[in-house]
Amino acid sequence: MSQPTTQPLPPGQQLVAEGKWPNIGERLPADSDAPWSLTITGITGDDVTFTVEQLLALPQTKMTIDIHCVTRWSKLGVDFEGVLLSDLLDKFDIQKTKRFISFGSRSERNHSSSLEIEAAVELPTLIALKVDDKPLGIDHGGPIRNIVPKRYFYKSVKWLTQIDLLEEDRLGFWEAESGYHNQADPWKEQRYMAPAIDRRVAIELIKSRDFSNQDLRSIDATKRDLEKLIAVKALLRDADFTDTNLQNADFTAANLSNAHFRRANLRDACFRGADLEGADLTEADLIGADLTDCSLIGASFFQRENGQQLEAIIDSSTTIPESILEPLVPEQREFILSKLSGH
Ligand SMILES: Nc1nc2c(c(=O)[nH]1)N[C@H]1C(S)=C(S)[C@@H](COP(=O)(O)O)O[C@H]1N2
Ligand SMILES: [Mo]
Repeated sequence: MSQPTTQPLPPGQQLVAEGKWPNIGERLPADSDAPWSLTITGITGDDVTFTVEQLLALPQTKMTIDIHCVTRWSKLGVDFEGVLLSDLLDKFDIQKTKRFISFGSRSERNHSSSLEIEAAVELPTLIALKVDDKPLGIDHGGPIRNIVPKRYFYKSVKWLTQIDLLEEDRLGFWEAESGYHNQADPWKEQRYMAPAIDRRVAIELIKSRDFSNQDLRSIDATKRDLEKLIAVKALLRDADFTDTNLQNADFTAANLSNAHFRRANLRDACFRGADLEGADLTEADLIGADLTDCSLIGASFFQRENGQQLEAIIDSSTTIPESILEPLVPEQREFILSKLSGH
């Protein structure tokens, strides 16, 4: 099926297949028998807790939003319904010194994300209870999730249980853990904060050709000779390997989400179990490469640019099991299937 192509998408994003909504990050909330509720702290006076029923009894607002995930997939026009954050906050007295809002969840790893209160209200943030007129399912963060339009989707926290009003910002889980940008504006491509690593350390590691188990997020490894690089379980989110020779490299179980591989030589490279979500493999040479058990949501292997089709080099010697192609957008999946079968 063809996708509508006239929709405006933020830079570097592509549409998921019609009717699809990928699951990203945590799949389920932390185990608990406690009834679901939402507690607000940082207001003047005592904390206040709302049950789901109490939230449903407040004025409900419908909002159609476009989902833009930092791993480069977008889903347009999703109908949410719930309580506007501004309607909720209007009920309380909030001191001027409170400038930030942190959304916390019932999560094994204490997942959260934060915004400036003013931005959160203006965007506007919705405390969503329904999608498509039905209660929000647990798989997508139900029964309560905040929805932040016009920001990457990591600002929209699943299984919302807590709203804290703060004087100082408290970085969210992805923002602190993975260097995701704290502003998260997809139109400005605010995906990542500045690189985390020291330049000299990076240069030494590049010389050693051993990245295994290292945290090298956003490393600049462009135009290098890294043949036979060992990068087992390396953290290489947003790493830049544009025009780099990575023949025979070993990326087993590496995190390569949003990594850049344009025109990289990836002949016979091993990506078994690697996370390639949002990775750009346009014009990469994947002859003999092994992508068994990779995660490929949002990855791209070809692009159309200025009327030209730029393609990864893939043939029947490339190992890409059909089972991992399912989360790709349809054009990318069809492109790979046609190359694997030699057309
Ligand atoms: N509790 C919780 N909320 C979360 C996450 C998470 O891992 N845990 N991941 C975030 C990210 S990165 C995205 S893209 C969306 C994914 O939501 P979905 O699984 O409903 O598509 O949830 C956001 N909220
Ligand atoms: Mo995301």
